[in-house]
Amino acid sequence: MTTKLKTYGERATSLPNKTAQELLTLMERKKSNLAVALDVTTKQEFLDIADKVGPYICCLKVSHMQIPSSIIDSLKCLRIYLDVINIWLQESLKDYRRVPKMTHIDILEDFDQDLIDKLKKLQKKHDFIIFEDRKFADIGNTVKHQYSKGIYKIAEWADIVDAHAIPGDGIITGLKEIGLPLNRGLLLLAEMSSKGNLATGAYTEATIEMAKRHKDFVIGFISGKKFNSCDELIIMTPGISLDISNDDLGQQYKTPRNVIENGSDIIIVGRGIYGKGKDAVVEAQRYRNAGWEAYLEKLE
Ligand code: BMP
Repeated sequence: MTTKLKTYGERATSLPNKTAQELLTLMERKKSNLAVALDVTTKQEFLDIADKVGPYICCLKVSHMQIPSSIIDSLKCLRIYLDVINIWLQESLKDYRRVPKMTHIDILEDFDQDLIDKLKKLQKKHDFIIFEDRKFADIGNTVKHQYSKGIYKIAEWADIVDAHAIPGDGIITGLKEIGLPLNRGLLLLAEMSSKGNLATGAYTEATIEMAKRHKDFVIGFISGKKFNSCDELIIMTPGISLDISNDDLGQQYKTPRNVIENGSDIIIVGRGIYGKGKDAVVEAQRYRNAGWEAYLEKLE
């Protein structure tokens, strides 16, 4: 006897995390399992596309929050100062042995709040979840700061962030200290879409086990397929195209149908929607329809 698959809406109540519940309910309400990956470099382009695709998406994926050019200019100046200080330090400390240089640029206090304010307005207008694709990958104490402080203050505006499992459980515990009181959710990268990536086999299995130990905060995975041992968690899948099978830098694409048949819940599409010569509205509708039809067929 085969058990009938639950709809997104029916699954909403089975997850303890508020953001997960909200995301699944919103998907049902908007009839969309499409997330758009907005990898553009100017604030204007970012806001324009977000406004255009907003009605068709359940989630807007921000890639490491692209820095507005005014901030890049300031950072370049800062970099020159740092270089001067560095030369001076090297001179002054030449009797000492080599000093390792390590920076966390995202802990700097210097961010344009206007972009966040406008993004939040678009979120209200179009009803979507914001996912900052930060891919945290450090020890718990460091990621806590990267998540909550610096110029980005990611925890204040991103409903979802993601992390690599490589540092072990501490990365989740650290992020959770900040995110859970704010009802945020975390995705773990259990698999990747790029050619030759190492997130396979035992690594993927260990990532799944980590997620199971933190079900209050981990709402799902970045992955190409559903995992039987925790099939209630949300699967978000990048590397999606209706037109091509790869790019020049190792990205590998599958169709919405391919991945939804394998148990994916949300398709993440970037350049397929706003790439060169594309009409973002037309493409967002095309991917939204393809994703939703594949989901409905799976339910039947
Ligand atoms: P595109 O559809 O333009 O190839 O973009 C895919 C997006 O998904 C990018 O933002 C990329 O950083 C992200 N991504 C990916 O492609 N593969 C992964 O395994 C994980 C990702 O976050």
